[in-house]
Amino acid sequence: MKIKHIDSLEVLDSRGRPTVCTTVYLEDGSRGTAMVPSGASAGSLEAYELRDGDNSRYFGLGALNAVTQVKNLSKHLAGIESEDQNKIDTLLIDIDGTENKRKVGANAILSISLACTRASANSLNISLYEYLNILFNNLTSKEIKFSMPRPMLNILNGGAHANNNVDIQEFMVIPSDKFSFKDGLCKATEVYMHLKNNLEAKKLSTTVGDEGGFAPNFKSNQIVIEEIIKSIEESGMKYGEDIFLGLDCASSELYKDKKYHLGSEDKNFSSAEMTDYLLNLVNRYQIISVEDPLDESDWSGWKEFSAKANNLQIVGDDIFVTNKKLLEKGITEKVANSILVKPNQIGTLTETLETIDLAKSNDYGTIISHRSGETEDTFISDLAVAVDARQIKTGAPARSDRTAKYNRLLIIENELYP
Ligand code: 2PG
Ligand code: MG
Repeated sequence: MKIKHIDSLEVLDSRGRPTVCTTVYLEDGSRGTAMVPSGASAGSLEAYELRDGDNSRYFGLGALNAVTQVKNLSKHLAGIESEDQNKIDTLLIDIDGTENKRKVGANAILSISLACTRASANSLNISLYEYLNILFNNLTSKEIKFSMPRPMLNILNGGAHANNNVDIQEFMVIPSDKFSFKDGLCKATEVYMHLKNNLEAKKLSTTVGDEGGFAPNFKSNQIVIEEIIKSIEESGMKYGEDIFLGLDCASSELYKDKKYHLGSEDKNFSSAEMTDYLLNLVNRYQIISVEDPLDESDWSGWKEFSAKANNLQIVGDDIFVTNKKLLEKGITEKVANSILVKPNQIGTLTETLETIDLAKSNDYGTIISHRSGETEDTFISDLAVAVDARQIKTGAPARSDRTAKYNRLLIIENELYP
């Protein structure tokens, strides 16, 4: 259906920072709205997030310039078939004309791209995940069927997401894939509740970080891991059988002057020492997934880490930034074996789908991810189901910006497997 017009406004994300909310109106009266999330531990090669820089509003973080960009683009897109996602995204990329979407802003561009997708699904009167599956299958060689992703729940927050001394950014519980999505979510949530009781009993803080996980101070990463394993066992589940553990080290945030600074443990590691330290943790605690073990620029360290690790999901976030070219480099250099997919790192749906396709055709795992600054928009839940992603990570089972995504998946599962 042809696009009639596009409107946009500034709304707030989960950290109280402004973001872009865009609605695409179609000629048949249907419409689609999308809100764009925002990262804190962002990769330096991510697509550009346009902020106003006007310190008289929102500490300079306003999104009014991005909103204006969207409104200006309305006339360029009016009359184009909303279902021609590729044409729309290519046009947006061409109008911007820069390598990282610096002129129009990736936040402005992505809001149009995703709102168009939603408007098209609404116009066809099908679910967003069904429509996304059609779009994805149009660009892949083998047919992809829907599947429910395994959730990765970040129940303890550190790093740039919390005001504590924990260096590792995310400690995630991952239910076994023997469980349905619903049952896995239930079990992981029970662990979260046990963890809360345990922290309370130790008089540790149970206030939460940006992604809804608890954020107390701890003396070392080992102690955090042991506390979580204890909570898993207390909730009646077997660690390593029913529930597993994954980490996002977000190591770019720890890297300064070619050293990894682990403040809570008072250590300054070289790249090789960081690898040894993390692989020790992995082996000792049978951790199944490690994201960003090393800095985004430390490609040789990444290569070494990837070669040394056995049977470990190694996830590239800041190093790949959902960018096809960087993922290609990673595949050639045997770096990581999985990719974290965040649509706002690259800026259009088409590019996101192309990166997922490249990952899948090279047997790289795909994990669809939220950002630390989120909204109630649940697009990524539909995306995860549509492309048969291995996992989704979207925070703790707390705070509506996070639970909205899990709840959307519960609704989809109920629709697919009643
Ligand atoms: C990450 C993300 C999401 P941010 O590092 O994986 O958890 O954090 O959005 O701050 O980049
Ligand atoms: Mg990350």
